[in-house]
Amino acid sequence: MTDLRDEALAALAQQTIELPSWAFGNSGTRFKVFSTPGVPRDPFEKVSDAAQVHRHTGAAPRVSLHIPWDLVDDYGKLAAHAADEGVTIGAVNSNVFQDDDYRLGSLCNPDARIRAKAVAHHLACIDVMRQTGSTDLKIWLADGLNYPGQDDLRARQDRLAEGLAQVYAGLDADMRLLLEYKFFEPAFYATDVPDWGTSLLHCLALGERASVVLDTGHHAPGTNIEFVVAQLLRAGRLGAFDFNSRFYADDDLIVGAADPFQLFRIMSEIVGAGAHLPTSGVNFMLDQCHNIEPKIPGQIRSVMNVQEATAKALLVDREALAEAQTSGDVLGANGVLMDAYNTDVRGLLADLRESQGLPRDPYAAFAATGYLDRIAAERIGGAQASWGA
Ligand code: PSV
Ligand code: MN
Ligand code: MN
Repeated sequence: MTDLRDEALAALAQQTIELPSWAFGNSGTRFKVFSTPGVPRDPFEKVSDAAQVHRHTGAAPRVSLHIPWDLVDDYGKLAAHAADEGVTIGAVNSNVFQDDDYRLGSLCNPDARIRAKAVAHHLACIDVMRQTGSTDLKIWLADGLNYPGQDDLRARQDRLAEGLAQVYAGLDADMRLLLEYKFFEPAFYATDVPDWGTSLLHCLALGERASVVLDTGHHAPGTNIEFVVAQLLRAGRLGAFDFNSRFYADDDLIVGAADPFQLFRIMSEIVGAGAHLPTSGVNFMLDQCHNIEPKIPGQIRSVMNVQEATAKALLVDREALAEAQTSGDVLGANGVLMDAYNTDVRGLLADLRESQGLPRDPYAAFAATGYLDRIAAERIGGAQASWGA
């Protein structure tokens, strides 16, 4: 057990979780956006808020951008600001879903002019990556159909393959293309990248630097997400996670809030394959919105939840598990997994933080800084920085 504990501590010290810039802005549902005093007025302030999460957890050193939500004149300046705050720019997310031109889709649109516009947007995102030092281009497309017969399903896949190939050709040698899938919404009859299989097929056709993004909220109820994880890891194409929680659809709630056991099962697959290590190429990101709760504490809680699930996964006695599995000891094998899941790892993580010169309880330490009151007094007129509004 001591060995396992030490190994877990060593692995946890290396774990990083990337934060989404949009988690810090106002967001809501189509019914109401409740605005929070002190929300960032520009991408610089979003990065500053994200840096608070890193300052208190030591585990969130990168911030994803979303273009054009995070439009600035000078991306070099934004990257320098991030460095001043002790973080770096992570993945750059394209956005080809909020322009009237994309009513019938972006890369899959029947109109070649619109498809070219969507490709050009991605090339502009790659330019932002060059200026910020980002190496991951993250693509989620809202493309799809609401009615049978509305467009040709196969032709749309061909257009998608062609457009993605043009974007992929625009990447520098050290850059990756990450393709996210989502089973429905905003299209309801058919989505052009609905599942991991479709995403994987396109990635395989593109080349080695294309990988799948698994957003935990983008599956049908009952989907065995850890199986998807295992399969993508086997194929060497699990590029990134978008972590969040769902009760119903794409709820974007705090990761580990709805189903901590599912998060543990996912992390257990990750750890079992050694994919938790920074060299694995899996970018662990959050994709969440905090509609009614305070945003920075919401992100701190999220980082802690991922750390707790990872710690439990690291405490699985893999030798005992393998032995029970090989000998067909069904309940024994399940018991090994449950023992780890039922371990209270909060003390272990507090010890880790203390050894790193961090607060044992990042959530309480941040609350004690008075930062939220300060930004509420200083920032007037927050930006609408959200998806889902
Ligand atoms: C779409 O539902 C999504 O999960 C994609 O990752 C977007 O980039 C993100 O939400 C933020 O809108
Ligand atoms: Mn996502
Ligand atoms: Mn989503």
